[in-house]
Amino acid sequence: MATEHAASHTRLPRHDAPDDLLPQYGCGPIKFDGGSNALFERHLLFDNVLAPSEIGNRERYEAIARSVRDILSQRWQQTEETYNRENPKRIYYLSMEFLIGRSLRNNVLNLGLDPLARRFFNETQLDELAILAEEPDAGLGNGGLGRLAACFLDSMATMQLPAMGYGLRYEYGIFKQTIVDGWQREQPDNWLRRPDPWEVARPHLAVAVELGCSFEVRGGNLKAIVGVPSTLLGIPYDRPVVGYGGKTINTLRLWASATPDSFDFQEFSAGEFVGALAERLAADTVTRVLYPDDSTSMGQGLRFVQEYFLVASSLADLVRRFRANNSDWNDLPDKVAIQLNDTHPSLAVAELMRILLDKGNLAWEESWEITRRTLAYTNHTLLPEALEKWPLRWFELLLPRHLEIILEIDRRLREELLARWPDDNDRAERASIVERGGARLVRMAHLAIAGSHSVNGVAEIHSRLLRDVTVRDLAELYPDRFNNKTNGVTPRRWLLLSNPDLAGCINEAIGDRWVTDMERLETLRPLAEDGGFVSSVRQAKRAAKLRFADWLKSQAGISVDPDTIFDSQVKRIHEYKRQLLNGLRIVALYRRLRENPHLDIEPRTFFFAGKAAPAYHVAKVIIKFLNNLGDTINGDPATRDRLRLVFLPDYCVSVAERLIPASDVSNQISTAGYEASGTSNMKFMMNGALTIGTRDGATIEMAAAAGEENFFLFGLTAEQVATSRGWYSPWWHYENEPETRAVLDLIMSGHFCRHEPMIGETLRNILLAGGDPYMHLADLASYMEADMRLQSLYSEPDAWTRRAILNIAGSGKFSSDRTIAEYASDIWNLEPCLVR
Ligand code: 26W
Repeated sequence: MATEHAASHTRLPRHDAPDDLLPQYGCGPIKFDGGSNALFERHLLFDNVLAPSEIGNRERYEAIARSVRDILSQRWQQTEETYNRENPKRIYYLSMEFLIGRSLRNNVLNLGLDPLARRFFNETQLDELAILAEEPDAGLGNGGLGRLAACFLDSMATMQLPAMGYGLRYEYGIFKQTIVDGWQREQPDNWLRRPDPWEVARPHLAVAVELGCSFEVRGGNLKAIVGVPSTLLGIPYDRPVVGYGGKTINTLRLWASATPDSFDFQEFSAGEFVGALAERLAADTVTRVLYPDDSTSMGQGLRFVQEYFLVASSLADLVRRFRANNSDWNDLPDKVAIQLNDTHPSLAVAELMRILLDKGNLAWEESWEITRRTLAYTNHTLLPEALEKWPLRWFELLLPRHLEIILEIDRRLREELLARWPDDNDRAERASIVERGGARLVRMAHLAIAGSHSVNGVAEIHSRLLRDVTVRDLAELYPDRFNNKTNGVTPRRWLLLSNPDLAGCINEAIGDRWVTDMERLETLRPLAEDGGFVSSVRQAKRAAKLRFADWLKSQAGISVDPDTIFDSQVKRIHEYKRQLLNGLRIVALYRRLRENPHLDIEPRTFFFAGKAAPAYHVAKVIIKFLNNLGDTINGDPATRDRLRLVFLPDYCVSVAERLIPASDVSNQISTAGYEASGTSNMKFMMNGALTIGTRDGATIEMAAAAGEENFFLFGLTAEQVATSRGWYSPWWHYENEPETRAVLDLIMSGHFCRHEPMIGETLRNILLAGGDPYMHLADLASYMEADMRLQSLYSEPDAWTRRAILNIAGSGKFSSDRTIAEYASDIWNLEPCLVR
């Protein structure tokens, strides 16, 4: 049974002591005991060839990271060797995004080298925090989808699964955000400016990617040169993925694009040497930058090329590996599972078909069977504007053979639909891959569903809506393909590493087996009644708040009071996530205090953080409004001791690692039915924050696991949202709810944006004139009511901490180890492969 299998996966051997581990890495001659930090000294001296006086923290960081890589490299190589020898089935996780963050502390922790690192910093008296801060936060992703991919890699390595991640080596990750005068500004994130000590370039494993046209770059856009086929080179850069305990070290392989050296100078540029070299720009451009769009498919040509480049490079690589160990193409589904992280890599359907048909010389039916049994697709969003559709014309230009294959898949799918529902042409039209009428478009989600044996959503409610609403026709045709895999997060990074105080206090109470078996946190439940444990959890929260406050002061010069409630909402800025609703709540509290200065409310600090897509104007106005709101309430003598609002710029993995452990309250307030799962909600929960939120995404399952009485749920359900759509009017709430009206009037009076009438105008448009599509006003009153319950609980510290403990105890299900165990047993049919 699936769940039994899952349990056996997640119960892992105890974490070995570091001294037992070191010999496994073949570090024999290198002495790690006090004083002889031989590796470090060597790297410091030789890697950069600098005089000691010229060595700074960046060089120290590099030397430490290189030393850690030395320690893990032999085990890393043994892992690959074991896989080659044992030839197990492998899982390949294809994703356009891996939001990995910093690696040094994580790798040290997972290798069990923590005591060694402590000793090292003690002896050398180096500034540990300053050195760790030298590592760039690898931002090769936008948000939830990219961070999920990184958590999954951690779990797969920890569970000793033969897995590999495939992605792109963007030279520029997600932009750096600064706030200037309240507005978001974007700065390029040149994270590879300095050499990255973790990556290993493997130019000898380069693959060729053939395209049906050539390119030139004009004004930042890629322009196709029709009819002149071209070749790109994919150069792999490998990064180690260290499993907890250091037994398995898997690989994240990122592709960089380049031009082949055989590049034809004559033909291309008629002997023009400099001009021909300039042409290379086009090829180098392909992996230059991550598209910063979360939830809108912008339809950019370069993005399309990136997607194909990822797919073609990765499939060429894994097929080569498969062919080296196996002779029969029919064994592919028994040796290879490919998981598509959203539709972004769904060209894999056509690419694998092409390989089997044209290189394997297999027949259509056989190829199709192998393709479907190998591929599986995960959907991460239901927003219609985020569902990718590419112009058929682009396939004609770039991928003519793939287009032939897609048209044949489409023809057969339509035939199947009409055979099943004769005369239902509307349904065939809705469910087909090629959308007709006007410029023809290829619906990538339909291609992925047709070409996969498994289609999953990322939380129960999301999987149900996907099946029953978004792609209902295809779900009725292929009911057995559809399933759910509720997301999870890695407890190594998100609890053990980022919250040492709480982790220590849990260890003391129940031991440390929870680190690889999170369901054990359940045994904390009875301790919610234990006075000693309650007070130690409260102290841990306070320590995390103090640590965060110190960091914020030193980084940004902002002072916050750890004796206030830390109330956070951190995620991409998007209308459906309703940061504006949070803003309305804060305005309401502010008004109440101004009306009644003696009002007994708990002092609170509200934290916001998140980036807006650069072209998403409304999201940028929301950021501006929140900053203005902060300026007003933080400066108003009537409120400033009791309400404070801080917008933290440049939200990234490292900021999350600091803020989440310090938070008392987690806001998860999307319009019900819109947030596929959410994953920060889980991180807050396992760090002992209480959730105020709507019944959406995985929050529903979290409340069920902790007990709904330990959650502050409010607002319309997804069903109520859907059924009231037709007649909902924000004006009703404006006219009938005095507080709602007062809040909006205050905003529109320009109180928070004195010389910027445009802000109030835009908000009025979103919330009233434009019909409030995300139904902020429908949920404001019940949000305020839930907030009152929350405040009154906070005034009883023991009762609050008891609920926090019950939340931590219920958070075990939301470990990505559980999620991966389900993927492994239900979708991949994959077993661990122990490295000898
Ligand atoms: C093509 C443009 C584009 C880029 C990214 C469209 C859509 C996306 C992603 C699907 C957006 C995303 O990150 N979705 C989030 O995925 C998380 C992991 O499953 C979920 O927890 C979030 O609810 C979902 O919004």
